[in-house]
Amino acid sequence: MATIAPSRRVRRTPFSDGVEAAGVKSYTVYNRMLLPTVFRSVEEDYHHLKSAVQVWDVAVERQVELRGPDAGRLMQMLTPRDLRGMLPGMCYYVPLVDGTGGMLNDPVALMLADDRYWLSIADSDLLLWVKGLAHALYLDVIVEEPDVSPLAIQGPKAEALAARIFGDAVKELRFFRYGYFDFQGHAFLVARSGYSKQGGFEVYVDGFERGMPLWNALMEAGRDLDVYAGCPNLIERIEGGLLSYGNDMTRDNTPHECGLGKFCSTQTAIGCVGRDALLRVAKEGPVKQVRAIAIDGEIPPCDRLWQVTSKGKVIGQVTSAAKSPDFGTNVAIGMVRMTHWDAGTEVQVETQDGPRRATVQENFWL
Ligand code: THG
Repeated sequence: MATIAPSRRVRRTPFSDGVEAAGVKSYTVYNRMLLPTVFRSVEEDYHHLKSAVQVWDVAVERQVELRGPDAGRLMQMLTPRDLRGMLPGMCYYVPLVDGTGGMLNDPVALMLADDRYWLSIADSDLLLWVKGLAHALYLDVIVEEPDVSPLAIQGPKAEALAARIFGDAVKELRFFRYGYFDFQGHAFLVARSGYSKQGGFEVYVDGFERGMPLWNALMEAGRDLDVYAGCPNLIERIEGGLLSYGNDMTRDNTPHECGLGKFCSTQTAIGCVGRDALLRVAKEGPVKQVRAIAIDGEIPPCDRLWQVTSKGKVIGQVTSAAKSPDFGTNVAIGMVRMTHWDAGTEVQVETQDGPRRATVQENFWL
């Protein structure tokens, strides 16, 4: 592949200098910002993530901040998940939908105060949607993108590394909770979360200039833990069934089709956009849904939608796939019609290199 032309439109992050010093081999663009995708190789990065600890520049997880008297009301308009039990210190994974129930984004929401929230967004221009709603409804709320850049610490040794920087108290954090922890005299917001199934933390670094000091400290403190720069890993996130907005789901899908029905309480999410549309699909159930799919043989990179067929008829699609060293098969995420979504169903996947045999799985691998 060719390279990405550097320009102001493709934003660098507070950690880009560290990422480059670590020898990043490949980038993608996400929320108009650089996101590393490979350091040593996807397979080496995968084994290292599952055995040691990595520091990830995930500054592309941009924050949409809602601040003001109507922040809570606007938050509940944005998602069919019931937010009434949310308190400061909590993170919620929230599907966001449009008026037809189509997925607009799947961020992690953080409640910072009664009148202040962050949406840590996936790859879509959510700021414009939220600003538009706030403006059209005359809401008393400020919507903006703050200078905040998440840095993830992921892997089985993430807790050991985080404790060396932020102190042992960080070990007490529960999954999807956050707290404030001191490093070099500044209180950093640290959450127990991250886009892998290996466990770890995300530090929401406020202030561009605080990025590299934290990056360097983590790299030095973790030398004997075999710390290295990493990034969301394609193989690991497919094994774990972590969905990627724009790949595995788009505005054409409802949360129920994405398997995110468990994060919707549409009945009680009063005032949420798309409520009527979702009440209907919640009652009937979706006619197609996300599934783990094992694909046989050699596969090319999944850089386009692959149709899934049975007896010559299209019954679904594969949207992410990679060869898994640990499971001895190609792991994939797809959307399969009800008639073929039962575990054990044998199907065919139409790759650009030709058809491959595949089997619908009961669950994801991790
Ligand atoms: N962390 C933060 N921001 C993000 C992501 C993240 N923004 C972009 C992207 N990732 C948003 N998408 C996801 C997808 C999955 C999860 C988080 C964000 C996730 N899912 C857990 C799982 O499937 O195991 C379940 C979460 C739960 O049970 O509540 O963590 O990673 N800051």
